[in-house]
Amino acid sequence: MNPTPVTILGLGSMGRALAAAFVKAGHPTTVWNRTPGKAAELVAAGATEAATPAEAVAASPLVIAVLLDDAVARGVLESAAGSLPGRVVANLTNGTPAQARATAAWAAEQGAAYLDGGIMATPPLIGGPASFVLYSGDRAAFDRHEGALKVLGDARYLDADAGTASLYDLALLSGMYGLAAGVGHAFAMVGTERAGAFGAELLVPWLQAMAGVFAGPAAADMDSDSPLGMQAMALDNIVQASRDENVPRELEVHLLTMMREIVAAGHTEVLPPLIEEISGARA
Ligand code: FVH
Repeated sequence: MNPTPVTILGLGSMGRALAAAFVKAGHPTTVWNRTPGKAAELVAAGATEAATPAEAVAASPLVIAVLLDDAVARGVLESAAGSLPGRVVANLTNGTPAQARATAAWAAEQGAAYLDGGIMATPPLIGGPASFVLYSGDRAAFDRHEGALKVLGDARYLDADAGTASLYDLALLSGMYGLAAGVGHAFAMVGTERAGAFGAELLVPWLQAMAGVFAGPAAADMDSDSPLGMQAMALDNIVQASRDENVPRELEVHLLTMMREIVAAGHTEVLPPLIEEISGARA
């Protein structure tokens, strides 16, 4: 079977990586970007540059939008509305679930099938074993183009709600940014002089080992082996040591307050009440 022609709207660092993966996999690839000049390498490798979004959308049954944000993606798609009937739009631009649902409803009015997606990879990882992309929305459209979408990495369809992929994407990013906040605080505690060796030799191996604690049987072991009251004391010491070293500690104080509330409520295990506490704050 011939590889599906694919259009990429947006040639930022991610758009260029997606287009390069499709060209490499032998898909006829059409690209468009607002600012000219970003397509030269792709065109040299075999891609076709379109002059307008409408021309780019008309070129392929599968259209991938990967633009700065939701407003930009909507503007570009709206400018190509006349070419959209019969197309599958996979919008991989980062956005909120509400934005995804609104664009899905708009795309349906234009006669296009819609998938919203979240790219869980950086540009250099695209097409490699560590790359995966979350999709939700039109199941039939996903099934039709799953083979092409797998060029970018593992293609994981979630459900028919166009907002689910974005929700999961943002939740995964939240986990990453929480980790980044902790890592930043750890470096601030040890100071810049020792940060290099501390990070490479101690922090990274420690975090890799700890990542396994959040899932599966190890989570239960942590609850019994490392009870919450003990952990709250350690967190209290982190806050005190940070104060002594003049290191900002707002996030740790926030976590400590939640942990103390959980301990005061009589819990001894860690993750379930912590998740409950955070979810409770949502109401
Ligand atoms: N890069 C990454 O690591 C992450 C990985 C996870 C997914 N994100 C999301 O992907 C979307 C695109 O990100 P990007 O890295 O390609 O971003 P930029 O390199 O900044 O490129 C932005 C593109 O958007 C175009 N653009 C901006 N404003 C407009 C506009 N008003 N009209 C038309 N196009 C516009 C820009 O065009 P130009 O500036 O070259 O003319 C680029 O094509 C994003 O949602 C990430 O969150 C990436």
